[in-house]
Amino acid sequence: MTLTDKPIPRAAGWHILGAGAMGCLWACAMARQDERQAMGSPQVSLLLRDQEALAGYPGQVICSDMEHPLSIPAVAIAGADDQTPLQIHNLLVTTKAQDTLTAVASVANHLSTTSRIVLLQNGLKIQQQLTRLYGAERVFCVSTSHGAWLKAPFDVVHAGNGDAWLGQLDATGTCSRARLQSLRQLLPAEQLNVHIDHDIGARLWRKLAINCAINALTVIHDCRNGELLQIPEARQSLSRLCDEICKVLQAIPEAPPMGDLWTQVQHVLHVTAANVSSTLQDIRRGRHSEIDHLNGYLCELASAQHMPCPVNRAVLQQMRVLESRAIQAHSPTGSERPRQSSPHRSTDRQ
Ligand code: KPL
Repeated sequence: MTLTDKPIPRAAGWHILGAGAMGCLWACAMARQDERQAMGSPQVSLLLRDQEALAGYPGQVICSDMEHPLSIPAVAIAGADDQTPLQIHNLLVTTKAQDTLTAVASVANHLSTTSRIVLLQNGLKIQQQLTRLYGAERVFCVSTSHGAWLKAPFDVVHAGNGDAWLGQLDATGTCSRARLQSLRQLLPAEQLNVHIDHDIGARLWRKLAINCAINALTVIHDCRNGELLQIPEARQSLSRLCDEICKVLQAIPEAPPMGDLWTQVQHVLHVTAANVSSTLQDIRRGRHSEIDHLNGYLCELASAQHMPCPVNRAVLQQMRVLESRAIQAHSPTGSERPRQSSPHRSTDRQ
């Protein structure tokens, strides 16, 4: 591992794995908070995938919210067997869901038993897996409604100001409350409206349900979120998806009651009408989307319950075709890249 700056020595310091739009947004908010608190040099560093990525890093990140670019140190990850004495106290993971396990494993030898891992992925499967792997006490989940996209590498547009909810799966009682309070103090709580949610699991289940209804359809109809309500065929698919998602989730003991999912989905579509969904952004850039962690995961859950899931399965299949076409169209050789891509190359959350 090569450092462009000294490793962060303080337990308050952050390393961000995944320098896509979300990673850059959080990095800037953290660096700005450090500036305000007169911390001297920023207490946040970006973890970049390799020397090449580090060489291409301009040393600063631009965010549409800030008047000037912020100088943020970066570190290149050399691999899982890297021996550089870098201690990661707080790791914010903003890679795409499908790359997160590999990405965290690539820095695992820089984590200690007290390091905190904060996950910002869509879906729920990866949060459950990492909570099991690294322990319920160390793993935190964030669900966010902030909208962001990259104008250029390390140049992020904060397109929609939203909220971020921080919580832990499987964590109950006063210990978890204290852990969440102390972690929130290390986050840019005011700038990014970070709230504590003691039932983050329920929030993530609901977000999963909403993303399963909306995201793939925006790709199938190649439209902004709000337009789904204007296209009769899309409205019909939305309503059929909502019915089926509710039925599947009703059969999952850990999932909370969904209530009226159709009304919730319509509300989200109104509020985010002008957004290009994260899945459509991926497809338009010729990248793998998080679909396997959205409708794909829902279909896995249905199979485990021996339930049919035809509407979601059809959507998933259509998505696979569209995704592979988009990847092929963007590939310089015209041939599809392998599905398993390397962590945080083009895989960071947009
Ligand atoms: O979370 C989203 C996403 O794009 O992933 C929605 C809710 C669809 C908002 O754009």
